[in-house]
Amino acid sequence: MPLRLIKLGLKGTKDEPRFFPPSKELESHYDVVIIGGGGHGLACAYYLARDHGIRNVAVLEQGYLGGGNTGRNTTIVRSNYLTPEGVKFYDASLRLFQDLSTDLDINLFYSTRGHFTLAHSDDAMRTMRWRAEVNKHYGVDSAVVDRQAVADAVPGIDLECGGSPSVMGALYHAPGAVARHDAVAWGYGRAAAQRGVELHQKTRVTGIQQQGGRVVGVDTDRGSISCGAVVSMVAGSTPRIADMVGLPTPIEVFPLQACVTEPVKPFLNTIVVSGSLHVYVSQSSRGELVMGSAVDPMVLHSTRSTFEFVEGLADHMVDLLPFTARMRVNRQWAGMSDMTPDFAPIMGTTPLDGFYLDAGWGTWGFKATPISGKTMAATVANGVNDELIEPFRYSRFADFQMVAEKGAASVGH
Ligand code: PYC
Repeated sequence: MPLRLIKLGLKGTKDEPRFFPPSKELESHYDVVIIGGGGHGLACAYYLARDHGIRNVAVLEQGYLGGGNTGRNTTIVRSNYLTPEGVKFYDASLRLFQDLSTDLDINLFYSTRGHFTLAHSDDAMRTMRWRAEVNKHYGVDSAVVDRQAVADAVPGIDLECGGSPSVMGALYHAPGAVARHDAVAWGYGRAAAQRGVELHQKTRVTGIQQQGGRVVGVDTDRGSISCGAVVSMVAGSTPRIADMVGLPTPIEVFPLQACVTEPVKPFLNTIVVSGSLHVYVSQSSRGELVMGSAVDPMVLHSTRSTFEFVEGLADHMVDLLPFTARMRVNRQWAGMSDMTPDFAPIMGTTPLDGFYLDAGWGTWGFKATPISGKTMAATVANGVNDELIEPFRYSRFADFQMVAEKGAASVGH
């Protein structure tokens, strides 16, 4: 055991430098209150302080930092979307991710692996060609590859899928990556706190005060505060927060489950997704297979795990990678996905002055973390939607200007 650790244990005091500043009482006023201390909320706080000099900011988190969807996803970063709006947005995010370890001075274990989305039918191949063309048009590295390229990259794969429709080819996205998801929240949180932002964990928002058509304050279980703006960045809790200000959204919340196996020797150097088999899998730097499937089929505000999920996932994993039949699942968990009808987020200003929404992240919120923080910060600072998020505006449902991103969802939901 390191000597430093023994000394610290014997001393019994906590004078080590802390990663985050110690908690303190809430102030009576903040310029901006961000509800939600996940990746998006912490990133927004960081860019508000760094890019716009807005530092009188409080992030309110009902649990612990990064304890919601940020720490519950399968860490995939990609920008091979289907719509021009989606491709541009997620590509900007991926580019920010590539420099983020340096930017935040923390090792995010960002690992570019390449990302295969398997096609098991002519229809799926057509969608992959469509996605590849849109991607290339916007400078994103994506190409349709044949089944041999999949076999070469994925050791042990059964291209016949154990009798399910076989693999015909894939969309290959070379920049596809994985990252250490908790560290993204920690890095943004620390960098925001270093710039004066206050992080308040275990602080639950119970109400939002309005006056004359604008937001003026927030009630919490630790007291009330006045503020100039409120940004809701709470994923599965969006309906609860939106209800507080009487803002209807088309969001429905579904659990999304995931699991990891015991660690095994490194063998899988890429990310594999099969929409038909409803699985996605990558191997972590510790050797575990990190796996997920579609959202649960019913609306539910819960992060409970089920045996049915592991059973169904294992069934499909064995079709794809037969040798995984002998592997054990070590852990499973769930997050809450706030799904929109067009599978695109809802971002930016709302009809209520000073109330901003960053929601509808469904199963793709992690990969949007840097760019959602950056564009939401610019939107709050300027009071108008950043150009990149204008297509995701709240009013698009009333105007029938949907973004139709469903074709790029990782698995059929
Ligand atoms: O869209 O990349 C994705 C994804 C991964 C897991 C769930 N969705």
